[in-house]
Amino acid sequence: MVGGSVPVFDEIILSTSLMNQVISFDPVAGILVCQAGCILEQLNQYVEERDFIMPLDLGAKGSCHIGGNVATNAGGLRLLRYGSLRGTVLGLEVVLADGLVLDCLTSLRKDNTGYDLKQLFIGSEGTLGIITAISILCPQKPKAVNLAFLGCPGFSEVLKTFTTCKGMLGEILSAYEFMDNRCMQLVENHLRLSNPVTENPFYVLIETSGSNAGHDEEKLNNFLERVMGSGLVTDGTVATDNMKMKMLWALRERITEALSCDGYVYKYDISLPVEKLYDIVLDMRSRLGQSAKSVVGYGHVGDGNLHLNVTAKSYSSSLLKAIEPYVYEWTARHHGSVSAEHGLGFKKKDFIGYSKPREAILLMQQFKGMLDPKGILNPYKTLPSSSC
Ligand code: 2HG
Ligand code: ZN
Repeated sequence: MVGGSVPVFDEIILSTSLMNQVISFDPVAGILVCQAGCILEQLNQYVEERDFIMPLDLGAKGSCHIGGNVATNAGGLRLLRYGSLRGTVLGLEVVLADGLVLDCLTSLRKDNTGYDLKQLFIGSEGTLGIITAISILCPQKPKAVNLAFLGCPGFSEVLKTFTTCKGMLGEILSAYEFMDNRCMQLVENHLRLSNPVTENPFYVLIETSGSNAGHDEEKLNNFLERVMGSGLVTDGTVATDNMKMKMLWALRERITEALSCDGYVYKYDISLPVEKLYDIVLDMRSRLGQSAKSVVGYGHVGDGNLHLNVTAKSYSSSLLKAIEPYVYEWTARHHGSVSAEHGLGFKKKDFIGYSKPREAILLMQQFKGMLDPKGILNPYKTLPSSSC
């Protein structure tokens, strides 16, 4: 997405893969302490066996490391319910540029003693220190999980369904994701997945996680009756068994993969006020016309996070010029963020100014200068090459 972990010039690559041990688990508080190289899905299995789940879930769960998740402040599919890693990470062990080990690996819910240093490293993309261990708060494993995959006639119906959903499913709502019909065509054509509902301009995936299957089902049924009766949703399917849930999640989780089968992909990960979320996709589609193969929008609508992706037969600098900086200017005009959950890395560092004021960037550069005076930690990433 942004090349945050891609070596570009003269870097030495450090691997934390062998640092993959669970250090401790508190079964009452649900606090897991583990090394940075643990794979997210394996951690989830570990805590699930103890009746908890990891507070984050993402398509890359089978290969991504928890250390990388924290270093990039990965968002993913459960953020709507459990919040960002800035809230669920309780402590970190970090190796600083001079080799000093900063042991802030506490497991306290409350600790207001001085500055919260771990926040500096969460989302810093490895530019301020190397995260080697994490203490993280895990939610209780829900007893009942339901998934609904629904078709909506327009984006305003996607939003109204969200509002209805928050009102009727509030405390059990754990994910609200959307994808447009072009995404559906791509997963159908390139991955041979099948659409479980009738063709619609938009689809939403709603997950509920609660403690009482009967109550949750009743709530979900009332909600479905309401949205279908009022025409917000035209068709839908519900799943409670694991196989069908996996199949429905795949339609959403595998869009990235389908896009990469479609051609060269220009990727944007932006935050916008929800009512503006899809306007940029429509705008871009008409702006680019035939020069793009697909212009799609999908993502974490519940978090105001759009994944705008444009595909073309091959890379073209003229197409890139038509997209950038237009997409960033558009986002800034609507007070959005040019990187919602994937960071800035190598590719987007020079666009930070669209989302952060000059003073904030200067302060970030001062932090970098203090913690990594020789510029050896993930060099060339996150901060702009020249001073703003
Ligand atoms: C997702 O939500 C990921 O599927 C990837 O954040 C987004 O590839 C993308 O554009
Ligand atoms: Zn995402």
